[in-house]
Amino acid sequence: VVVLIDATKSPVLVTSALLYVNGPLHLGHIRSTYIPADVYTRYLRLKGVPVVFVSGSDEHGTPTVVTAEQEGLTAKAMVDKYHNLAFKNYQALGLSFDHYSRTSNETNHQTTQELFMILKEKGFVFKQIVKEYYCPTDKKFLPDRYIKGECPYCHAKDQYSDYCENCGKTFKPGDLIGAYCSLDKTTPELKDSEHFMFKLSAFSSALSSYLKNQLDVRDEVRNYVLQWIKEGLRDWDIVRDLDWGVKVPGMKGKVFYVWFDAPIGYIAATKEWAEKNGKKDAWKQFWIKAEAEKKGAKIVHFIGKDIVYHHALFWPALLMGTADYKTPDVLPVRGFVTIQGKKISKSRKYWILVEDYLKRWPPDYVRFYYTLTTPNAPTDGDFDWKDFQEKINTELLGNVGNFVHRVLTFIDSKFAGKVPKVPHGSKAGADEVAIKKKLVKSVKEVDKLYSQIELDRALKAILDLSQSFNQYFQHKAPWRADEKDASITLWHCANFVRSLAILLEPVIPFSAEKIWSYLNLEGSVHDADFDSAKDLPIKADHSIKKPLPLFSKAEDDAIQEEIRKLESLIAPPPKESRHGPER
Ligand code: 2FM
Ligand code: ZN
Repeated sequence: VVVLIDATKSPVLVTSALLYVNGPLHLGHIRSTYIPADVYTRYLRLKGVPVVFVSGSDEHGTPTVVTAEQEGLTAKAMVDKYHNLAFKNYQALGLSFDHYSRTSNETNHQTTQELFMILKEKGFVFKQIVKEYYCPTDKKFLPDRYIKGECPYCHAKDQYSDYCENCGKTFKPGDLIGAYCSLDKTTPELKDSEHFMFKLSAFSSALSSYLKNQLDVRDEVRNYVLQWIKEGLRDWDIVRDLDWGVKVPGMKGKVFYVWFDAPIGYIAATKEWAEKNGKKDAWKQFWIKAEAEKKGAKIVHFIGKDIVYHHALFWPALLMGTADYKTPDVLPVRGFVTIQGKKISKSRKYWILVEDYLKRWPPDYVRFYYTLTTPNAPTDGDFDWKDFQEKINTELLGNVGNFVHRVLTFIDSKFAGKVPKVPHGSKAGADEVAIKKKLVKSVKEVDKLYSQIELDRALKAILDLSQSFNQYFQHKAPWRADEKDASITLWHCANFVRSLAILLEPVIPFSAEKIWSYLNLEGSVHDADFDSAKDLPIKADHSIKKPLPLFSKAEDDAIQEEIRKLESLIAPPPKESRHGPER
């Protein structure tokens, strides 16, 4: 992974995958994309990089229409409901989007139709008659998730008509054995329908070289995408016979396939951000190749491993096809999460809703836990309440919280709330020289790791530094030292507390801001200068505020209750699925 940050501070667009709003937000959603994208964005802001962080709700598609029918709502009413809930949850989690959009917005409809027209003009889309499932009673087509049946390859039952969740094979209409309507169980017919296809196959060699030379992605991901190209790319059917979605110009009663307009939502969101900030054309610095080159702008898409195909092949090909648009630069891919070792299940409600989590736990705990336990790699992870308790109690409380609280209460009680003077003429001892050296080295290391999106490793390096601060404090034992020595120790430690607040701001923004206010420093830690974390700018006599404990312990009772709650929902054993968690 390349280091993105350079001296010129080029603009960066960060996105997290758009959320399907056909259900409530749960802890499975936020691990691979939302939290890491926010941590990275906050780091860039501290570095003074002009960063724009956008995302939004992915509101179209057959799964959404089918779920709305099941809930007895119109598609519009359902997406409104879950969009609003998700947005509220995001704010409570401290996700600092510069703009949060929706694919049903007019900007996205227009941009989608515009890009389609460009692709059509350039000959990258063509008409084709395809077979679609059709219900003669309801007189409507039944795409994708409307239809279920048996997989013709592995014979798994109850698979949707677009792909098999068991063996990962994709289907076309007619492939399923014993197809039936998922809503009323009737047997559908196959009927001809005119669609547009996107010529993905025309981009094989351009995509190969893009993957090899341009896209910054982990090698294991790069290699399996290259393998897909070798196996041959199939053209994509980009039309569905539905009425909920972006209308296809010139085709009545048809909309674009959800995966056509969803990534275009990244562009629409950037346009809305620009408009909102009174810089109408500012979106072009990211998306229009010629403009982006002038500024050295970069696009970073945080995604989960189930949507690599869409982001590494389909999306860049679509952008290449327009000729003028720019392709993504960095694709951080993270894996799925199980809960207590079991697969998340929407139908059994085997999940932890963000809403429920937030009733009992601070947002910083899950931000901390996920950042610490999620590598920048497509490997899967587990949300385990015992492990959560252990990480919170030993690392967040026992390490960071302990140091900060000890230092601040010591200054409060022994120095009347004023940062002590380093007595005139006293020279820093060997301990101070060593710990300052460690600080400078660590800040450099953390900087490098954050910039490479190695967020778990960045956090581990911060915790290691915090551990050294604890050792320094313990070793100096200011409670039994003479006043001169105690003053030297506490002056240093007050500054180290400030350093920790800055370094940890991306991960635990709420707590970092609290530390900043206890230190009684000006402004907000969110606007601090990252590089200044290596400095010791707090002067003697600076008054601090009366500190309260930063964190409270994750108690056994509360953890047991969480585990019991999950155990009462019988969950199926985890099964390896290429398509990941149910959404
Ligand atoms: O897989 C998903 O959850 C999709 N809603 C992600 C869309 S990302 C983007 F391309 F819009
Ligand atoms: Zn199968």
